[in-house]
Amino acid sequence: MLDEVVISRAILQRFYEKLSENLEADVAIVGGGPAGLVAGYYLSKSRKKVVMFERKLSIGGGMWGGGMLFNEIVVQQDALPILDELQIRYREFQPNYYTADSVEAVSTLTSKASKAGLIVFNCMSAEDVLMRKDRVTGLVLNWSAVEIAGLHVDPLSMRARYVIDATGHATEVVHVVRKKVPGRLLTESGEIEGEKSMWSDRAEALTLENTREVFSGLYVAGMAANATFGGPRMGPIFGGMLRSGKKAASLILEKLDTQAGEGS
Ligand code: 48H
Repeated sequence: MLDEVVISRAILQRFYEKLSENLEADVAIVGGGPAGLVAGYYLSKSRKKVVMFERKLSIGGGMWGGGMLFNEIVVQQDALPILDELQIRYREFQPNYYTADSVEAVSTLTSKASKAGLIVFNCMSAEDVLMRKDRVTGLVLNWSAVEIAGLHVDPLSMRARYVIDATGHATEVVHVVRKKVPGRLLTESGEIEGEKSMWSDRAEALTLENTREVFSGLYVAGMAANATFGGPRMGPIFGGMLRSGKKAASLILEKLDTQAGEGS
């Protein structure tokens, strides 16, 4: 016999435990696109406590749709080691251009990241940040449904030693921070430089270069990195997104490991 009340209680209790246990983390990632997922995979694999918040019901961001809904992605040579590690299959199209099925890419990446330990809260949006002494120290969260309905409902908060803005073109976390401390971002102008027109080759190189700390405690990865530091867009090529996620993870791991060594 199955009891509907037991089913409901199981969901409520398990979700409460999960949320409560994850209100403090080493790293909070905002956005579950390819860059955020790869960052989450590498950080979790290194045994850090990592929590991801994604506004939508499904994670995967802009990768599901390949290019213009043709559900194939293109990845260049230098990102193949990441596909190999994740066991995502690909085929050579011509030298330096490889294709993968976008559904296999998103679902495999999601599965590997989850199994590595990444905790994902979908349908939750970061609407603000916690700040202490000019440092981002966490996130202010609300249900996406509340946000979409425009309801006046106060949020909840979580604390993290580092936050990654992986919100894609919108660069939402950086925009929030910029509003609080105008002119003080770690960009050339101190402001958000803004995404430039499409130039795939340059954009892919710059995505990696632009993946870094933009304010104390806050890193940018993926499309958000280029939008913050003024790089161009690249179109439906995903190597830069994957490598950016990996770089954000390794920069934060370095910091966390140094702090652990210093006993802080
Ligand atoms: C919670 C949020 C919030 C928020 C947004 O757009 P994404 O796929 O981001 P990336 O950087 O991993 O990948 C970019 C890629 O998909 C792309 O768009 C490319 C390569 N474009 C090139 C071009 O020329 O156009 O994912 C971002 C995710 C989405 O799922 C959003 O729903 C989510 O972030 N998100 N989640 N709280 N405040 N803002």
